[in-house]
Amino acid sequence: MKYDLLVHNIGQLILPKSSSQPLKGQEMKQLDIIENAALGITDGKVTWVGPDEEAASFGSSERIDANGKVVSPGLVDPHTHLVFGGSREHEHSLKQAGVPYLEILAQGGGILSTVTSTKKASEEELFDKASFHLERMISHGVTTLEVKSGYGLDAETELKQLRVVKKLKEKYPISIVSTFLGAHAVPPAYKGKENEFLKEMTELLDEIRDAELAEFVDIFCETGVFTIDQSRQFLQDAKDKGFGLKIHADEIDPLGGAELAASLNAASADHLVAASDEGIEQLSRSDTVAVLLPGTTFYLGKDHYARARKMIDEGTAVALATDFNPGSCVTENLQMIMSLAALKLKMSAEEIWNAVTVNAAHAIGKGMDAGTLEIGKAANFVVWDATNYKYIPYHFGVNHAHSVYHSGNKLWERKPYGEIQLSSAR
Ligand code: IZC
Ligand code: ZN
Repeated sequence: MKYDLLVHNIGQLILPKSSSQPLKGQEMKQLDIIENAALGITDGKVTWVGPDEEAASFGSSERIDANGKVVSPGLVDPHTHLVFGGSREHEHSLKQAGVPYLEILAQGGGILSTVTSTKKASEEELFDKASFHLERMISHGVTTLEVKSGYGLDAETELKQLRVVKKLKEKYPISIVSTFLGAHAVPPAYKGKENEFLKEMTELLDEIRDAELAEFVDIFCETGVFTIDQSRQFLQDAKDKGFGLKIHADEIDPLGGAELAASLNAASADHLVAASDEGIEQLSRSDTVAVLLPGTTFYLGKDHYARARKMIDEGTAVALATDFNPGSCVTENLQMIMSLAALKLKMSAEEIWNAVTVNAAHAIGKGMDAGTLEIGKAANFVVWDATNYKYIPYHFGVNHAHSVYHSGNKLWERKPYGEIQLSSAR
């Protein structure tokens, strides 16, 4: 056997079960682990996985000694608002004073503040800023992600954001899926004329599809934003035009977003903090993935988290994402979200790893390409500074990635220790 690249001396190789469907309920508890493993790669694809001792005799052009560390599939972040202008630290004190997220939005801040900054920014500025955040995500182990528009709320700026995503796809050798979220908020000029606004956003869909600017369409279905009926109509129109569907569902109030997602066979229903029992039951009977965003609940300072245990126990497919955005969750670190899932959602380590790999991939239509290390798939993987997979959610708030690979190519590696400048530390 001869491989282009052989990763050997792997302490634990994490192998989520591959499936043409997301892992649902009890299936999320399964996680195959090979101790003392090796990984063979040819033409950027996984061509062999097995015990290290069997690999000893294999030939390879290049070898990586994993030094007993954990190796996992590249992480998948299925919900990000990566492209935006400005930032919102000026609203932090309002939040601390107890002003609710939807109240800040109703006063013209929140999403609308980022819309103003995003309109002002040039395409190049947005690209540079998004690149900075994206590189930070990659350095934390992400090799596949979803990126939404939604800070334009007009044709010109929404298309500008989507073009930035397209340029990120061209520049970075990773997998990016883009989502049109033109229905993210109601622009002040359209207050009371929400249907007119949604009609304008619907009219953009043909152009977005023909220019291959987005694969998915999403809507913020929430009190004071868009109603269930408006969301159903908008998403049905998008579905008819061939888009995959996602919904910001039941984040703050239980409007029935989970039920709507299941009935439209959406790829995902996201947030779900306030999802009803009925909504969870309908999700568990569908192939819609519940994308949970505990970083947002944490960052908004709330006590009640999405009911992940109930969802998993009833058979729902659960994924996890950062929701990286400048208002309600300002972190690129998906590992931090894994820790929050353990602490706040009471998910087990096995469920968490499945939620940031195979199920996250299914939530963005990449289940057949990303999220597992099965033979024939792109060799997207992370070498971790850990000797067992439970360590990563356990040790929170820092970056455990040692090196990150996409299609067998190294994207990032941390600096070796010993770089602190001891001589100038007086
Ligand atoms: O910028 O606040 N929830 N959309 C819906 C967001 C959070 C992003 C933001
Ligand atoms: Zn979001």
